[in-house]
Amino acid sequence: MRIMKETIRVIGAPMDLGADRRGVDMGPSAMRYAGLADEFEALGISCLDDGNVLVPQTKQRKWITSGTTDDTKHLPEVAAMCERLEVAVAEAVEAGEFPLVLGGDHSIAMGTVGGLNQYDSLGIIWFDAHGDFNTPTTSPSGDIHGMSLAGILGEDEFADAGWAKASNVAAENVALIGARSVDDEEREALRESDITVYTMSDIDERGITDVVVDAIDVVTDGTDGVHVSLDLDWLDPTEAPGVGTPVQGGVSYREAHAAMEFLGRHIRQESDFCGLELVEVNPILDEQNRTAELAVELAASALGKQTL
Ligand SMILES: [Mn+2]
Repeated sequence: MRIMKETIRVIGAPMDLGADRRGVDMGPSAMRYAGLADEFEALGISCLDDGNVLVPQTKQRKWITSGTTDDTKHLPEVAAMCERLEVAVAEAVEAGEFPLVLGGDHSIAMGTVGGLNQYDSLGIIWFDAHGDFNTPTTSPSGDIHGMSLAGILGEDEFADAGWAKASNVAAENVALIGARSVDDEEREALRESDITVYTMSDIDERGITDVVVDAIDVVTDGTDGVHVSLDLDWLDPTEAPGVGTPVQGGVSYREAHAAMEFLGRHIRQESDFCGLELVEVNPILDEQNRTAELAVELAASALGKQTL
């Protein structure tokens, strides 16, 4: 049983260049405004907030788009930002703190995971409506937030480009939970990969707890650390309307809390729960900041909040 780290390091990653729609760059502000630090202090966990990693603003983009292509929009900016995030996350880990990264679109996961490179073997639970497993060739949009899991696992095209791959992550230690919107070629690639995918149908049939139990086995098998990447579009839009790319048919409020509470308690019995990121909160599409509030609540559930 590993001891929970006593200090959380909050790192904002206000990135929206990996997405088609503007707005998720305001996610870190919205989650801070929703009382993130107070929520953790109430749990007896001290919460250091280092502010945000530098991200070019949308309005600046006309001056910074050299190197972008239709297949990989804003790749140079996304890659540079991920390098900065990697440094911030690695500093937190070295200081013995728990990095909590606030997105931003899901492209930032490549930076977060890169910063967890002190772990020899890292498992990842990826909660998402989407596969995020496109490559520059298969992506219908060229938006990098739909390619970040493929980037982390070093799918061939990314490996050839020499960026993003995390050498300490094996596909067999990755669990994708909640998928319900996957592109055709992406589906083939996921089927051929060693990633364990739990679709919404699996959750319907087996129940969320059973799925999470299984996923914990996948991500802790031979690993010395587990990272949880939580895309808020995993939830149904009736619960989480303020997300970058909403898709009907997601998990309920109760299922989401059950999953977070369960994994928070049980990952630590098998491995080191070493990182959490909350991505794709879009305040422009939100209602009275409720999606950001939900993100904060779910993070607290994952990191130890219990009713009794
Ligand atoms: Mn995603």
